[in-house]
Amino acid sequence: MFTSKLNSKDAPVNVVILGLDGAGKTTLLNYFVEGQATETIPTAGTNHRRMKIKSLEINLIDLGGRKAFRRFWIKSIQKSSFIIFVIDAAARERVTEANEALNMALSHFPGELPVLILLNKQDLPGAASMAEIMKRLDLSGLQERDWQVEEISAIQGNGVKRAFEWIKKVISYHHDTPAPFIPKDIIIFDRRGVPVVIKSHVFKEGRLAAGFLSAINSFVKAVAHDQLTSINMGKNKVLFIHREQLTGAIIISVDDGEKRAMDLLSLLMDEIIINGLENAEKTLSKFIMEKILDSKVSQDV
Ligand SMILES: Nc1nc2c(ncn2[C@@H]2O[C@H](COP(=O)(O)OP(=O)(O)OP(=O)(O)O)[C@@H](O)[C@H]2O)c(=O)[nH]1
Ligand SMILES: [Mg+2]
Repeated sequence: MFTSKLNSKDAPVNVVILGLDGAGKTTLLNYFVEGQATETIPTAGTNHRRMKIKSLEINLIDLGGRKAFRRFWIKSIQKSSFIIFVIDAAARERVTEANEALNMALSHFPGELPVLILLNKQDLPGAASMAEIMKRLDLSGLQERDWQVEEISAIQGNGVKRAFEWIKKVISYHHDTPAPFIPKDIIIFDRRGVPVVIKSHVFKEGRLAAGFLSAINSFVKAVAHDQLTSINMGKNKVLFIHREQLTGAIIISVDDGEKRAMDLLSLLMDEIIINGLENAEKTLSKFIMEKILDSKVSQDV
């Protein structure tokens, strides 16, 4: 879900900043955007600020933290892909309340989305250490997530850059998740080098020229029992797996990742061998629909 939200290139990524009143959310927002702290007043509604991480538009949403306002967090949480939760580390008497607010927020936030917890006001002499606060937080809502805790001072800026680097890293990581991988073709040859199944017509793109096919075909005939694992042909690369009398060939672009292609082909050959050669055609169609095209189709819809 995170990935798909972040992969929709036109929509900005919403990052919501939560925490109790007085925790330092607005001060932090100002520091993020302006590079310095400016005076704040308690937030009654929301503050929105835009910024860019690489080519990605980030929409920072800072909400008022007073108890009466916390029920208004939910709408923003549901539109967001990232939570920054700010805790006033100098307000020990409010850590339990902060923990409750954090868990309320997490209960409305899909379990795979990332959370950054910031222990603010480290410049104050009485600020609690990370160890002390961590002991008092129930972190069970973070289990499956990318999450991180950092000590900062939103007034002085200590730790803010580090925190921001983490946000950048996590957001870019998800944003750069490669698009679904569609090979140009998959061909399974028997031990004589005769194609058992060819399915180029299943893929909408990149149909192979007949000449190319026959080149691969004669190549395989010549090397069927060899350990040859790949050849480059212009912009295309053909990867081979030899297994139990069969040779599988997957044709990809030279820019595609070899490992993904080999994993896919290996999985397919296992299935073809398990289901029997006579069912190879059916196995391949099903495999293409489920393992290859499925992610593409669901993205296109
Ligand atoms: N010493 C110190 N004070 C801070 C720090 N961050 C914020 N403050 C102060 O804490 C007070 C509250 O800061 P805000 O940023 O307005 O707090 P908020 O979380 O936005 O509060 P609400 O809008 O009411 O939810 C202000 O007086 C800030 O100057 C910090 O790192 N150190
Ligand atoms: Mg505020």
